[in-house]
Amino acid sequence: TPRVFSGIQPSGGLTLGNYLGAIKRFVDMQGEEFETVYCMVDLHAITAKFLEPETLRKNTRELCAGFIASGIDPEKSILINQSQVPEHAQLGWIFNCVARMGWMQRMTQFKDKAGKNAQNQSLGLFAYPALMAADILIYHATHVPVGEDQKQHVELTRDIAAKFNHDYGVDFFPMAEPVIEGAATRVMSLRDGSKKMSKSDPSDASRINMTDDADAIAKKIRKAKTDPDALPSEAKGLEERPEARNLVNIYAALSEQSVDQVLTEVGGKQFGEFKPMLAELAVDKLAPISSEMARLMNEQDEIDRILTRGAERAREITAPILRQTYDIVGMVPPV
Ligand code: AQP
Repeated sequence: TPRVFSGIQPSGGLTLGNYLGAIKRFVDMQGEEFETVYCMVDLHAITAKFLEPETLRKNTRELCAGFIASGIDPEKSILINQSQVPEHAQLGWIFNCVARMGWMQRMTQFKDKAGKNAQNQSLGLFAYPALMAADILIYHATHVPVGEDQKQHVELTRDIAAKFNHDYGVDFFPMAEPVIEGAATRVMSLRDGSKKMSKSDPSDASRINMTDDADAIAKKIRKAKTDPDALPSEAKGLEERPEARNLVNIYAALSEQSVDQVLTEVGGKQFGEFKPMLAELAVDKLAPISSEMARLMNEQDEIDRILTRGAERAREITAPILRQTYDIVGMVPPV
């Protein structure tokens, strides 16, 4: 069975972007067709800025609660916390020695996150994509459901696999494919249609958090930036209207329709009418998830047990793959 791997950083609370771009699609891929491994990537979460230890722990458990509340079944999927499966970091080191500086320098996410201040970023932030390649390839995963922003990192994963295979003359690591589907592969900020919705945006009004209550969701949507025109009746009419397109995409993804289907319903309406419809839909879809998350957050021991069990299952896969990798590289094994 082909294997799926994907992860989310516990660097802050979950956003609607993470939900629509990633988690909702993780749920869709669960089933007979794939073996699915989903990960809280806590080792990645400390690359960008200092997190208080208690905050990191809370974020990780909350993310786990978010996964489960959204429909990830810890029986059907392997649900793990990255640091509990040490083979991720161990293979990550090998890949640090396969990837080239020049490849990493081309990564747009590093450039975006570092801005003008590259010299002052952690070495971990620069090496992030090599660890991400290890996260995927330590499972020999071939399918990686991600949002649009992660496409370049999955391509780099293929470059790393190809160079490793070539350098050592083996056919060991598979070529992983990004799976980028649906109407909301890039959810934008509610305040600026040219910026992606992000956990770490300083403005809380720019995003919908999975823990926002109904009033907060309605208020953020009401205040979302838009233009003065009515909605068009075809997707083509959204081309030069990033904010309008974003809200329609969110509506389409939440209601599981295509953008054209949505526009057949709402084309011609003003935002004054469309925004309350979107708010109602968002509250309908998100409220059950956030109340289930809140319930699970009171069951911390249960969450910790799920992650412990997930790590045990994961290591049945990752330990042999690391052993084989070390053998290929030429490390002397213990006797
Ligand atoms: N706005 C988005 N639209 C669609 N997909 C998104 N993803 C993130 N933002 C959007 C997808 O969510 C997954 C997990 O992302 P991540 O936590 O690893 O880091 P990120 O991409 O850097 O997400 P954030 O929310 O912007 O976090 P910070 O602010 O910490 O950097 C990925 O599949 C991503 O594509």
